[in-house]
Amino acid sequence: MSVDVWREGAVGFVKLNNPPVNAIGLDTRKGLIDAVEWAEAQDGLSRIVLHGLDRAFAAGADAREFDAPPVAPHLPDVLNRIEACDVPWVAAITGVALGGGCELALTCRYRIAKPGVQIGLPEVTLGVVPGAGGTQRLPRLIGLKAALDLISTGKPVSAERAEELGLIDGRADDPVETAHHLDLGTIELSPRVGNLERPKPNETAVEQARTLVRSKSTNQIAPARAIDLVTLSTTTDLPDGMAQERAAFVELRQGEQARALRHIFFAERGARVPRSLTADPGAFDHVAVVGGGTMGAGIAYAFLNAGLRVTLLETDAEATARAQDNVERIIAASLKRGLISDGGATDRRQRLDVSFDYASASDATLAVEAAFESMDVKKSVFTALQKHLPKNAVLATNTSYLDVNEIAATLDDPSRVVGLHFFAPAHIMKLLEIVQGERTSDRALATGFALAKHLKKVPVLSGVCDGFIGNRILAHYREVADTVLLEGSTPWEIDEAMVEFGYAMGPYETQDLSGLDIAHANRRRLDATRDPNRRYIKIADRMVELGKLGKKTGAGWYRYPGGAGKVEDPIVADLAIEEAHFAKITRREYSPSEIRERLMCAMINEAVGILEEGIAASASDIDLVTVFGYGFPRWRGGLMHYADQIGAKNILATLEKLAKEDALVWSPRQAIRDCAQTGTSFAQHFSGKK
Ligand code: 3H9
Repeated sequence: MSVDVWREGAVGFVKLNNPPVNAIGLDTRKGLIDAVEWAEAQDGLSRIVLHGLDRAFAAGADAREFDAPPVAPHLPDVLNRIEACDVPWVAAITGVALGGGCELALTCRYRIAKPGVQIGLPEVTLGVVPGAGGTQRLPRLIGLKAALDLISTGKPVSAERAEELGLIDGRADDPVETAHHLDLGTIELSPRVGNLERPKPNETAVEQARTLVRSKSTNQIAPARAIDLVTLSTTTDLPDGMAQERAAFVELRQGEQARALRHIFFAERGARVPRSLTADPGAFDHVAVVGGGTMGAGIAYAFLNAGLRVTLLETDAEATARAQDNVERIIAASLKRGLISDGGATDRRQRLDVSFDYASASDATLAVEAAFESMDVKKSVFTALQKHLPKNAVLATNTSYLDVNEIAATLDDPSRVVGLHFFAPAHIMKLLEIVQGERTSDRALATGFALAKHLKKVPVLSGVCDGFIGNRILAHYREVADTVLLEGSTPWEIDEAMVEFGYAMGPYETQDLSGLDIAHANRRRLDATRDPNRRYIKIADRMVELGKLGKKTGAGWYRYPGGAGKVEDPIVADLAIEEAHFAKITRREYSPSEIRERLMCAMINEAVGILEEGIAASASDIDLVTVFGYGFPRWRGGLMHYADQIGAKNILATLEKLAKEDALVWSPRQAIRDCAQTGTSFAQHFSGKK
């Protein structure tokens, strides 16, 4: 049973019991209706103590049900019954109370939460609005402004903040015990929240919420709808408000954005150790990080944040001082943003040792190399790690492109080597590509997955190829962007087209941030092996020759006068025109939708190649990589989820049309033909289930 009921003297208990997180599905809804009927049939009950599991009071409605039509009893009706019950219900919030879980608590007459638990209405993060009274009851309880903040951002608050807001009545280490012995003679139960007066209108707060949503949740439908509904609570009575809320919820939950956000929510949770991987992971309480540049310092800080001991290794005293500074800068920024306390900063410093003596990492059981992207440098680092670290230590490389097998071959035991590809800034970005070399042992792989879990990152397994999953897709995205630039567009038109699609920034602004020299070095690495028949576009090389390396030099694809915001640079547009002239190309205009079509199809075609070759295991792994590592809009569900919205048939038709211009770049992958012919989605075709 997902709901247990019993009584102890004059106190009734209703326990939500649907592990792991008490998602409220049909069984729970029925169980709650039965519980109301049970309570009303009892004699002399003073209260019902409603509680859940330690991990969750209730995580909200069961989102797995959202793909199918709603089935009665519906949650708003269940909650109305609880609110109207003759016996007062007291919510003992033992673990998170989110979405429908929070709405359930709102129908109780008193709310006590365990310190630290998270409470809130995160529905907009799943592309819906609260659908069981949240948009109407919460503003009645805590006022319009606070309700707008919570509901339109979807950000939960701690029990402490919830108490300040008046969302809960008190906190207790054991909320069930406290609710059990609550002296109803002295404590005043709240009136039913649904019967409270409407909140006062507050136009300024509504406008502030709308402005925030426009900038932070651009293109997303649910947050703006949520603001409309919360605002409605100031002018309408509860039944009417709830009817409108329900209609919006049902409409949104079957929409494309909600489907995409659900897909990513569940894909993220499904990203874990592959079932076939049964080896025990190695320990990693002391980690050596080699290279204290931006990437290495970020990785070291991510480890420090997760409570690990870190030895950060550099080449000499000068580089060691720079590495120390790089970590200090991250600590200072974290302090400034209030992410850590002074004590937290001291604790992190105490667990960090920066050195150029590999012997100081001699008891580290995991090493992550984040040195310069040169095979020779990597090989000498791995030789030194082999010499100084224990024989069973797992040795990882953070290389973005280089051959993990070649690096591993330098060692006596290549099975110790695994790729752990972090994304900058490594202490913030959630993606971790775990690269399996030909000889990588199951233990080394399992260590990568265990580490990802410990760091709260999203792990995706990748095979070895140039750029692994993400950077290989990115290379094609950039290649086609450069072609469009050469043939008639500008960096700002291309960027704008991708921002309209939902990226926070387009490919050129992104390159300005990472530095044009990085991609340039990579192109030089590929000179020897590049297909001579493939068109090579020199615009980016000429930019580097001109010293336009990006924001750090004050100019890249854009100019950054005084280090401030970006400004279009006519010199860059002229470079493109000149290169087109040399290549005897007649330039033409590209519409934003043509730009998007080309960039998207290039990425999809390459991603399908990656799946065909078994470099990535499933379409949803590509979705995770693109969303968590490359800024693909989450509300579009990731690259392959988006590809399924367009449909294989349409993608095939576009690729065949473009292949007439350049067959080398655009020839459709076989699996696209197969999916188009059979009507199979990419998600099914590449489900990862063997
Ligand atoms: C809503 O409530 C709408 C209402 O307003 C109106 C209705 C009419 N449904 O994250 P974890 C699963 S919308 C189904 O790894 P954690 C999850 O997939 C909902 N399943 O644990 C995983 O399954 P598996 C609003 C759910 O401790 C397992 O539980 N609520 C749901 O790191 C463990 O999850 C939200 O948006 C769900 N709602 O974090 C809250 N939630 O083991 C969404 C979780 O098979 N949930 N699962 O892979 C969360 O934020 C986190 O899961 C939570 C636990 C903080 C609760």
